[in-house]
Amino acid sequence: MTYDDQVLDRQASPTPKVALTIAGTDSGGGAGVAADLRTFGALGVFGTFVVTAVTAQNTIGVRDFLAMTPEMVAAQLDAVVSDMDVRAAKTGMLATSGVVKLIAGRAAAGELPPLVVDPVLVGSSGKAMFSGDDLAGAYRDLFAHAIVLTPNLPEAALLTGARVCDLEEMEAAARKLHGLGPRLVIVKGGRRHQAEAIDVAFDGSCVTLLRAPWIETANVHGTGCTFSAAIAAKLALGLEPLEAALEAKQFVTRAIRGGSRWRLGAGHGPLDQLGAAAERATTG
Ligand code: PXL
Repeated sequence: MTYDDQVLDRQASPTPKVALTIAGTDSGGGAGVAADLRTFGALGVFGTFVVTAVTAQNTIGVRDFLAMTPEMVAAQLDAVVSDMDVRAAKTGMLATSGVVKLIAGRAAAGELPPLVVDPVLVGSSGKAMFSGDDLAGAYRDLFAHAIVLTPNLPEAALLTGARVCDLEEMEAAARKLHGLGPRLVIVKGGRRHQAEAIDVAFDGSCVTLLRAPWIETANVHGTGCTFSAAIAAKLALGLEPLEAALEAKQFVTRAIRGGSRWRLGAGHGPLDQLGAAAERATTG
């Protein structure tokens, strides 16, 4: 063995577990595929990705988006899953009911790994992230195959047809959405409850509150993407859904805190997913 080979050999690390995101791009880098891949990398998982839509956006908002055809989404998906041992996947912005149906069909056929579904319907700036109107219908079949479902407050309201504002209403929505099939539903608060950011999880028997200290910052773009990607990463590493969600919540909190003073763009800036990993490494 040459000296160079010996150095390379000593640096070799074990093969990482593989996770997949099926999501849209964000040209501003804060949300979507970019946030997911940073999160996967930060948590020690190798990230693969299927692009469902390209968005033109920055920290201020989404200006436009172009959805990929279901055929092109299927081609990307097949390329990845036929080649690599993907341990967990997440869906983010799926953009059209054709793509939702495609993913639901693949999940029903048992062709997808354990799935975290983040039902991205409305961007944080209020812009619709979905074209077509049979939302509940298109998503219903996909929910049936989700291991974890992570709607935010407006999405939970849209999907249940009920008001979802306080903790009681979040629990009611989580219970209702659980009836559609996911093993764990987490309704994300994204708002301040006293000094905390609280999400409500329901697994069919127990309600668990995911609590974290509230961090005062405008830099929260990509929080939902980061949370669902972190859950998928933890599932890929072998954790159970609720444990994965609790650890993902801590990861998101560290990432928000890390980027809380950043000044990137005039609107809602991104999170520091990579710094959250470094913090984890130094604190064990
Ligand atoms: O956070 C929802 C979301 C998901 N995916 C993409 C986005 C956004 C929000 O803007 O741009 C691509």
